[in-house]
Amino acid sequence: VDDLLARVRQGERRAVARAITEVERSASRAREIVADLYGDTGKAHIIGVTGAPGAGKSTLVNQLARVLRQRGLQVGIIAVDPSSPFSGGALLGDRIRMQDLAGDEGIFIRSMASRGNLGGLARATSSVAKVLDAAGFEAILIETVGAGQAEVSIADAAHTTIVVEAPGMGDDIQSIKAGILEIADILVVNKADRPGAASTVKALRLMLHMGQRQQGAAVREATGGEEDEAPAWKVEVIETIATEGVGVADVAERIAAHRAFLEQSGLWQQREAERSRQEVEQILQAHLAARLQECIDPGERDRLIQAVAGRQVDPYAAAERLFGQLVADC
Ligand SMILES: Nc1nc2c(ncn2[C@@H]2O[C@H](COP(=O)(O)OP(=O)(O)OP(=O)(O)O)[C@@H](O)[C@H]2O)c(=O)[nH]1
Ligand SMILES: [Mg+2]
Repeated sequence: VDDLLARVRQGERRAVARAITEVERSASRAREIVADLYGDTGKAHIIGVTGAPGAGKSTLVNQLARVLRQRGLQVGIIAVDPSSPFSGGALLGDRIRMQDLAGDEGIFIRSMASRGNLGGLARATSSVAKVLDAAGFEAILIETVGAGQAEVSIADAAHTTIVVEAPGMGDDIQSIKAGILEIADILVVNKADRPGAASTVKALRLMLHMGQRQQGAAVREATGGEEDEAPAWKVEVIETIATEGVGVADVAERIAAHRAFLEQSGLWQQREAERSRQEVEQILQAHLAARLQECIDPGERDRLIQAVAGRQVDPYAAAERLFGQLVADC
């Protein structure tokens, strides 16, 4: 019996901190910890908060945590910083702002820095979330920068994804990254005290409206004109001034509404199943890749790589030859 993990289940903060450190330091220990705690996970509402650098994500997360605490929830925060590990003012700023919450026993805050491997970061983030989940944190806020591929994969772990925009970024429809509307369950235009907020809101609403009409048309075509029977979630645009806490309660309402929607529509179960499938497949692929690497004769591989560099063999042929050997020998 792992005493540390028994204490994690009791929600003991120092044990939680320790388990998270172990998860980050060693992949094999992370595996053990996740395996042990897995049966006690699945209760937390995982909320991803993403958006462009400086949009106000940390400020909003801080304020949201406050509101969720007032509603009696235990709140975990994971701040994922994929680009600038320990340098730069932003992370320092995060630490300082998050300090105001640090005295509260019902809040647990952890920053995670990448080591250049985004797949590894996504996996570590999801393991840390599992530790917090098993420890009884009911809402887990995960902050990630940007809305690119990496953030999408981290957001995959979330039940509810909030995309934070700031004025000036969204005025020009072209400048809004195509992916964000697909991942957003809630859109926030922060810095509503700044000029241009209204036009950013307008641009986002217009884009949402166009997206919904396209979806509607697709459904009508697929069903021969029938109305869509499946309950739909309406993405709303909410304005906030995170520094003053304005609009934050509205975001918290919408988060709660989204959870209720997921549960009532059966989508919560569906997302869990989808997430489980992805998780198992990723692990399986990692196993297969590692296993196959072991089976490849390194001498032969290096010879072929040299031959490719020397233009005697093309890269497809080289890979095919190695693969053929593998199938024969492995
Ligand atoms: N005027 C105004 N400033 C804000 C608001 N929210 C945040 N800020 C300021 O914007 C700056 C960036 O805020 P952060 O919360 O660190 O933004 P972030 O998105 O977490 O930034 P990164 O993590 O570096 O991507 C800080 O100086 C905040 O004080 C707001 O509603 N209005
Ligand atoms: Mg931040």
